[in-house]
Amino acid sequence: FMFWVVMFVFILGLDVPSVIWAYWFYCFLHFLTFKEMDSATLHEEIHSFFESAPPLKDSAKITDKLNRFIHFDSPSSGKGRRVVCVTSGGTTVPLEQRCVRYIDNFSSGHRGAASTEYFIKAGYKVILLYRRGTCQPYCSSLPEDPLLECFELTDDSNFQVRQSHSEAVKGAIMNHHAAVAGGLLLKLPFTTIFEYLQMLRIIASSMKSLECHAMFYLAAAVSDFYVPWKSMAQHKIQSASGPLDMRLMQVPKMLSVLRTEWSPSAFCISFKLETDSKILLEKANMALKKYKMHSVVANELLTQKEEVTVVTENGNISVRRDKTRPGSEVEDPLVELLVKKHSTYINDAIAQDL
Ligand code: PAZ
Repeated sequence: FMFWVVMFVFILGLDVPSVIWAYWFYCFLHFLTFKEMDSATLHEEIHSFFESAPPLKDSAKITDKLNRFIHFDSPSSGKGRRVVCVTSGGTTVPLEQRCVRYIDNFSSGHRGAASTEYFIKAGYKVILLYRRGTCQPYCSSLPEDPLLECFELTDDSNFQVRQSHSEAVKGAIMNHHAAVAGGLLLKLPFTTIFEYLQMLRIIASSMKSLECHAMFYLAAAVSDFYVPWKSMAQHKIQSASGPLDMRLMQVPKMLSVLRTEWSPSAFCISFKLETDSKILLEKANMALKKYKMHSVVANELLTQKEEVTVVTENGNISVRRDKTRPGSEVEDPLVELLVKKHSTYINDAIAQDL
């Protein structure tokens, strides 16, 4: 390559400044072409992910539920009311179409459930996209197996709440009922990566009309790799065939299309979890820039319940649980900070429109 460059310069008799300018021009063209290629490839990958995914059951019902929820108290457009989509829990990756085995991750859904409560307290309507079977809002004071531990039989056909659990049960039922009946909480369950991403796309499209009043708080632990539906074994994989060799594809990064196409005016917060503290902030910063997030919440596996770092364009903010208050949670100051940032974002957007 260098030989041809030298030949080119020699034949044209170019001077040094012209060569430097030509070089910069070449780099610029190269950069533009690659950016376009990157974006075209991503769109192709996203298209093929959705094309080959098993169709979402009840997608029309989900859209209808969402529209009614979003426009519950302001039927004209739903604009003005803040709505946050909280994603929670981990997505599974099925290995067989008639799924017996799947890949899963550690996420318990605690962060999503707790944050939902704080957002509702702050006056938001919450769409909670959660993994079936994970932690639920208002249930943190209940024991692990509430049905069996909170109730006791009084005779053969009647039962009652055990005295020791009556406050927790009453609190959970009352708060949950108030949130749902008041049009402040809509819960939508998912299990697989296919369901999660299809539902996130529907939610984002339904929230598009809310413009800057919409927020995405993406705390779910989403699989990075998956088996495309079409190349997946239909029946249970047989162990008699020997060791299992399986090629997993990368799940296309949907955050950038969420920001640019699905809900471009929404305020977007993504989460980044790492186990190695040395790379955490660097990876969070990369996500902030690459996916044009408004903030990225960086957390480490071992300390995620104690502290998180909110990474923004203007610097990092460390958020900690208030250890002096028993039962305090890091989600409390975290949601408070993000609500403030969302207010600034809304005010800036309104000022720009004037
Ligand atoms: O669900 P949970 O409370 O057990 O954990 C929350 C979390 C660590 C999954 C979340 O804070 C997070 O970092 N989610 C993004 C994970 C990632 O894809 O990097």
